[in-house]
Amino acid sequence: MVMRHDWSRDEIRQIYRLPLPELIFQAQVAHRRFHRPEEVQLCSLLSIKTGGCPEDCSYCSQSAHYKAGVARQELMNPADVLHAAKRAKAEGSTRFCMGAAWRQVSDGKEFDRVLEMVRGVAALDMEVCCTLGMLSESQAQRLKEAGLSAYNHNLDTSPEFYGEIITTRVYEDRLRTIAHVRKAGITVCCGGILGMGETDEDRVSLLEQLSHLDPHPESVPINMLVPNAGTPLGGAEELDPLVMVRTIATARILMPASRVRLAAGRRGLSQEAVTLCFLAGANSIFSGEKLLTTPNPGSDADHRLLETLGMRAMQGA
Ligand code: SAM
Ligand code: DTB
Ligand code: SF4
Repeated sequence: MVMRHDWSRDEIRQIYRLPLPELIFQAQVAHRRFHRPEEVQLCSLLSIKTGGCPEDCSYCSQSAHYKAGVARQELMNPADVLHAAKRAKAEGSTRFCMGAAWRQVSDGKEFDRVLEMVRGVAALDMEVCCTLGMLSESQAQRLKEAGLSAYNHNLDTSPEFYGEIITTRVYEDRLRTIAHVRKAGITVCCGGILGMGETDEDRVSLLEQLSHLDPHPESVPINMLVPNAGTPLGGAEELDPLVMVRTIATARILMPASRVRLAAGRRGLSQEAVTLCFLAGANSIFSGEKLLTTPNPGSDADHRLLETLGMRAMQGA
């Protein structure tokens, strides 16, 4: 099947608005062409540098612009990170993602320490992912040489709505870093957040942006806003879980070979809603007690859920 990178806004809107049974059917057909429908990849997250971020992302507990009560923590040491990665692997994760609350990476001691972390995790035979903010071409290259498999850098929402959520950077900045990652031969992890007050049209527009990336991002995280008290979106209205289902299904149809990750927000979804997300084509989740700063269902609960559904965790790379 030929991958398409030219889905029109109209086509995407029509898919997104299909009657739900038809939408899920089409997503299942796309899913089964490229993936085993009973398999879900478990990924783990670790915040290696927490809080004090100069960006003003309205959803984020780590922005220095707001008081969300998250304790700041300087860059961790590689030994502790490795310890966490080993634990994640023992709990069934095949991908380990390290997040730093930076606007951008700066060369020097700290970046060297991150490279050491990447080398250490790669040696565990896990997929290793980082999300460190903006990246230059040469920094992407150095991460690649250290063994980085994937770089997470989300577009978050539509270009039209972006300025309502973040004012300290622009959409183009995000696209530039994604291009640097791609050029270095690192796989791209790029998705968004739902539940920030965006409209269906914004979600369609975000999907348009993602599906026009060529090649498609290998991994597409769809986050449901975790409201953080003290941030501008702390009191955001709760999202209808079916919006997650529709967005995931549409992403699955547009980018059939990608891993679509049901990322943040699972604590706010019922077991049935999570099941619908799997039916819609989600085949990856974050496992473990904590995301970066907020709680997540623990690994035991995840394994129980998969067992109940007759599904299983994807085995190592
Ligand atoms: N500072 C880096 C950056 O923004 O690229 C990396 C870390 S940042 C926390 C990674 C992603 O997590 C964001 O792009 C956003 O999509 C997601 N995220 C952050 N806070 C969230 C929240 N409260 N709810 C849902 N997703 C969130
Ligand atoms: C992504 O799209 N979701 C993850 C990961 N990439 C880095 C982060 C979710 C963060 C949720 C809020 C928190 O725990 O602070
Ligand atoms: Fe900083 Fe990333 Fe949070 Fe934005 S999402 S405030 S860039 S840590």
